[in-house]
Amino acid sequence: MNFSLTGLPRQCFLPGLVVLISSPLLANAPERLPGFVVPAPSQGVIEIQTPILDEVKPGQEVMFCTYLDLEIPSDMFIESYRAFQSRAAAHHAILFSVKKPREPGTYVCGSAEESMQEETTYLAATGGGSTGDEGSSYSLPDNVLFRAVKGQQFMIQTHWLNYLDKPIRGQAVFHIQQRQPTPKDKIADFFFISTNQFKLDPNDTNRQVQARCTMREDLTFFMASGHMHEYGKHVVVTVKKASGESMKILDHSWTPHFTAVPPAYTQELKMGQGDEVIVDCTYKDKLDKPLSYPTEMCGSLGFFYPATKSMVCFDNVMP
Ligand SMILES: [Cu+2]
Repeated sequence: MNFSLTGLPRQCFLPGLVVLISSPLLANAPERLPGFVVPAPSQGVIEIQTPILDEVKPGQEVMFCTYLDLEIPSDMFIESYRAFQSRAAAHHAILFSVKKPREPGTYVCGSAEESMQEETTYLAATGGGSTGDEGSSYSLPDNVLFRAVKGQQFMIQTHWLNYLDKPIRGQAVFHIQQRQPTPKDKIADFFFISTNQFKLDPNDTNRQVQARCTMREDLTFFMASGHMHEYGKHVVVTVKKASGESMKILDHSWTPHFTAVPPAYTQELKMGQGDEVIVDCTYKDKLDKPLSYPTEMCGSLGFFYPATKSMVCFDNVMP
């Protein structure tokens, strides 16, 4: 099964070889899920995708990790992307490069604890359902790039929550725009600050969950948002400096749509070692079932630099 870069010979990655063929020219282009419309990548854009994934049954929640049959032959610097996930039951899709190689194929991803141990580099993502013809696009600020690391392997993580009454199959596609780096450029990555230690019971009156994380080193956030799912009602993200002062960077009510496209704090925010991020989540008054991670979440996600890998912090534990 071929589900690597559509129609692109490997050497197209090499810096200097910016003449990238953008359309799936070769006969071995991966199959596209029926009804999943993705525009053709524009000139110079690389298309990376999963195969059509295994069936997700009604009521099933699953996270797939698809390891592509491709070693990254040289550092790839990304300035913008568009990402697409087929709409039905979609929660999110993320393209990573991963340090520890694995036999190409699609696996059910490990637990949050296991995935924390994996050294990953974020390259692109989309929140669920925001597909159609638009997908999610993101352009990094000037002089900031994501980097796919030479020798690593592409991995696409897709999360599916099937509330429909029929099984679904899904697929994710990424369009990557790269450029040559300059000495001014900073390498950025993704952070996810979260708790997985909560249980919300329909009988409880307490609807509050908190996630906290203390920075281990100095870095700069340049995008930060809250993250909850469809039972979310309100989220507050506070930065508490080691000096004691604190600053609310986000404070807004939550709607399910924000899981895919959340309001974000987009100014540069210098974080020092010892500074803390505190996320306070409030959930809807009526719950029809007990909720815990990862069906519901309380966290903050965003981007930071300088980075050599993603920063994942669950309940103040970072690998
Ligand atoms: Cu989530």
